[in-house]
Amino acid sequence: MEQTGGDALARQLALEGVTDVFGVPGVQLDWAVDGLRKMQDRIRYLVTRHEQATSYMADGYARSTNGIGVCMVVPGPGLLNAMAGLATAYACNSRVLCICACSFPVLYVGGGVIASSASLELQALAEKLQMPVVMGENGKGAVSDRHPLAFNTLEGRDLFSLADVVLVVGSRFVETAMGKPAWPPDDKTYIFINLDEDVFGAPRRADIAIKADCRLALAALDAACSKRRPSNVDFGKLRASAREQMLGIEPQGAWVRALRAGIPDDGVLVNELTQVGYFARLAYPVYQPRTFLTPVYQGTLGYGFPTALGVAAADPKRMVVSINGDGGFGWGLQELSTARKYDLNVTIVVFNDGHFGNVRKMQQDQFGKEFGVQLCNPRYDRLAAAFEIPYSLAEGPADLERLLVERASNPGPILIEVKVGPMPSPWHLLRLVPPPFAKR
Ligand SMILES: Cc1ncc(C[n+]2csc(CCOP(=O)(O)OP(=O)(O)O)c2C)c(N)n1
Ligand SMILES: [Mg+2]
Repeated sequence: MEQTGGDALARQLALEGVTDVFGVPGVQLDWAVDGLRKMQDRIRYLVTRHEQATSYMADGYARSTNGIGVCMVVPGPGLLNAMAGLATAYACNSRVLCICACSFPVLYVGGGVIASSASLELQALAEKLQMPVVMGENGKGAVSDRHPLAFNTLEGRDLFSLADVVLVVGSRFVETAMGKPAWPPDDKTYIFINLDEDVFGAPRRADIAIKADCRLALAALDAACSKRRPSNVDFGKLRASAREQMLGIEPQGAWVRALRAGIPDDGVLVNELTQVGYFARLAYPVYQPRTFLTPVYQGTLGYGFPTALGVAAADPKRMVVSINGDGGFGWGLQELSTARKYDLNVTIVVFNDGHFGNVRKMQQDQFGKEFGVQLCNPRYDRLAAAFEIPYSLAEGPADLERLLVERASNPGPILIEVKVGPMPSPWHLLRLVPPPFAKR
């Protein structure tokens, strides 16, 4: 017969010599109370009329017997009601144990899950425990964004504020730019799984650290856990709120939707440090592991196009799309020669705004002036022609989508230019915790 968490709790209490539990039941405690029911030959469950009495009774029981006084209440108001008795027991060094449900666990996953090919194990555990999976930038695709338990980091903000247990798998869990943990240490229980033990320490705080390969650890956890019922958190409402916050980020939203509509599920998007690319971190849904590549915290401008060439060299049949700003593309445009020489199947999209656009926006917002951000670009049609690479101008998002769809029957390198202007900043939405410098 399957062992539930409630069974394990009741069994452990009996092993510790506990014979009486004072409590009030509630939805978060259903499995724990059921565990006590099955153990009623060894443990008495005494139910009071108000949580206040559970902790006072446990205190009286403990102090008069020198045993452990145990009370069990629901989180939130139940625990608050029990606090007067718990504070009194604390002041008197009375041996009182208060059991309060761990009611909402959340998973946070990074690139380690993808590197260890742990997607199946991750999904199995998430489904068994009905745990939402928040995917960091490098973890995108670990679980398909079509899965009902898959969430982006903006939705993650609400999930994290509700969670009482966070399982961080294959992630450094740190905002490198700020040198701070991805979510400030608080009263949640943090369980870290990582092969690299450096991630267990400051600035983060692991309550439980498991040094292991993500795939093996997730499989072992799955084997050890039993099914959990879905929480009563309203995921629909939470997703709608994130969608609403993202509404104003246009035209980036329209370009990201065009990219997703034009790239098949197994096609690879190589992201860059460009206006559309920043928003893609959040708004581009990923359906398979290893189909969304990013330089994550290094923020390496210009890494995208040469990286995409490597992806294309690995599999000529796969659709590979490299998005670039006109500035970043300048770091690698000589490699058009390589794309042509080896006939690599890469779709190069250049968003041409004539500027280091995001630096310009930052300067305008911060200093009210711009300086050193204007670019002198080549004519991209002539540049492509010089390398004998086909060229197209995408007049708008629908046009870009059409050009991408046409690629399926027309492989090889192509350069697609998109003329764009200034765009609003999405930075206030991008991280799990809003950065202090975020501005609209
Ligand atoms: C190697 C490197 N050099 C410089 C930077 C700083 N930097 C980040 S974005 C950027 C401008 C990017 O301009 P562009 O590629 O045209 O994209 P846009 O913001 O205009 O869409 C610069 C200079 C960086 N991140 N990495
Ligand atoms: Mg630019």
